[in-house]
Amino acid sequence: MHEVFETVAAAVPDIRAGLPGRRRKTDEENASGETQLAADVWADELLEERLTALDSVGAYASEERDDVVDAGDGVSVAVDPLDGSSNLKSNNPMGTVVGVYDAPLPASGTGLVAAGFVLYGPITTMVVAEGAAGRPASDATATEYVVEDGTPRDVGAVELPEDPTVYGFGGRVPDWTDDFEAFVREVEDELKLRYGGAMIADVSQVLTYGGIFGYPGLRDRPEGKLRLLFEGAPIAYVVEAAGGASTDGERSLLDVPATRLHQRTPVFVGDDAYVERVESL
Ligand code: FBP
Repeated sequence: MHEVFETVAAAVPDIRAGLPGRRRKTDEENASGETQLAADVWADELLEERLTALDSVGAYASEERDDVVDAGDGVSVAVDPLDGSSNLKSNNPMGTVVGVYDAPLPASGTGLVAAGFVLYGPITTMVVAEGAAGRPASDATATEYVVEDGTPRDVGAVELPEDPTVYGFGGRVPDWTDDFEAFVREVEDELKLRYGGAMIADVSQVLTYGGIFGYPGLRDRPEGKLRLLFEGAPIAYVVEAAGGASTDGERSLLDVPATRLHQRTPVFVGDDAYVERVESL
């Protein structure tokens, strides 16, 4: 396992232990203009300190800070320290998302050599997909670990089930485009809704039961909500490694050119056939 993920796993008990006291909001906004929770800021600082201490890490970027932190030579790590952190108040699942890019940031998903996530659910688990520089994500393998005590315990390969069962799409229905809403009306007849408001938890449903997760472009925000470098590309890498597909509506999320560190993108990941239907809209 890449030492970035060993370090993330080792930080998990500390992150978990620090959550109960950090449910309040701060007066600060992150680079995307969202109010930060004390937990967002704290998890970001903890991961920055531990990941930039690694010899193999040359840069650290996070959804919670404006610029890339220079740490010398090595891979670039892009982190969403607490994905779905608004779930902390209601005590619902959240995640940490990590992309390891063999390229300076901003970089497109073709620069990813590994990506993964921690899911703070009833059990704390971590899924890691690892490949090789210059190789497609479909050549990578995805593995799930239990990381309760900070030591990853392999619990098996992650493979997207062939029969799709669940779907979850973000955003308010009145903000969806007509075409997208019509598509969702079809999907509602075919699959079962599973949406919890934390991308990692919702994607985990898809990886477990098969189906599709998406956060579409909205009428007044065609670029959608989720960030390419911190959320879209890493999760696409994991899902493609697990045998699924991804798209921004036109092409794999791994092929979307990255021009800005905090750029947003529509995100769809999961079953091939459903991803193709999104692309045909
Ligand atoms: P944060 O990274 O700021 O938590 O936002 C991302 C996110 O919470 C995703 O995890 C989730 O898919 C989406 O926003 C939920 O958005 P909405 O509340 O609009 O459904």
